[in-house]
Amino acid sequence: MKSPREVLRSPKQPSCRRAPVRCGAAVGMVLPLLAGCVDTPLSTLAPASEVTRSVAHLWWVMAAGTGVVLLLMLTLAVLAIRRHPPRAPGRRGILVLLVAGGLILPAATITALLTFSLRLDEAQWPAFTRTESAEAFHVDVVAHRWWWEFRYPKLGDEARTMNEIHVPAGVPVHLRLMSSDVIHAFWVPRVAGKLDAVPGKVNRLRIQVDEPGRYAGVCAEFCGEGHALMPFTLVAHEKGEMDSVLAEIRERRP
Ligand SMILES: [Cu+2]
Repeated sequence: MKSPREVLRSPKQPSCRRAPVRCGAAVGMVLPLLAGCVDTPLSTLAPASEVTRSVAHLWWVMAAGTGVVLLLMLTLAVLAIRRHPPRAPGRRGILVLLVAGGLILPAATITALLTFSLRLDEAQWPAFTRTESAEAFHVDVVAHRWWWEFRYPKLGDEARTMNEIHVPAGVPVHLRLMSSDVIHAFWVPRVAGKLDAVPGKVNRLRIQVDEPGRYAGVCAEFCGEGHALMPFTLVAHEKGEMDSVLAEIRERRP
């Protein structure tokens, strides 16, 4: 008759020695799939402004931090499973696990992330936002069910564009967000964080696009059955082209 230790080492016992290999293979298969999520028109991870660069940076820091903690947990789990004979931790081991894993690790992780995200907040709302107002390009954004109206104060009340906002690249743009009916949210993921457009209220958003180009935007607040019909495009032009763009908008006003 086999001793308990021999039973535990019996070849019929499922082996856990290949677990790290399987885990590595799974990560290797998932990573290329995740990479496909990075470079899409609505991806915050393809930043086109200083603010979204800091958002993407925070995301990668958080992903890396989470990955390290996950790997640590997996390693501990594999080591525990491979232990022969299996043994429950003693009183001292439990205390170490509770203090290190339950107090020190979360406290250090949360403090690091909080410190990093407070710096990010400063990047999104710089202190000089008010003083730069005179040189900034201004657009009034009015959300409707289910379309976007963009008004250009420089052109007077009549000239406006629908579902397409035109701004200069490399220049601060100040947006005043309003709504004519229900709560919507203005979001161009590659350019800035999202902000609500609330009826009876004016919310302000500051954006600055690095390069000329077309950037996809959406309504990020469910606003009724036509919510999915509210995508729009932010078109960033060379600063020198902006006058001719505005002249064109004025000419084709409704
Ligand atoms: Cu909406």
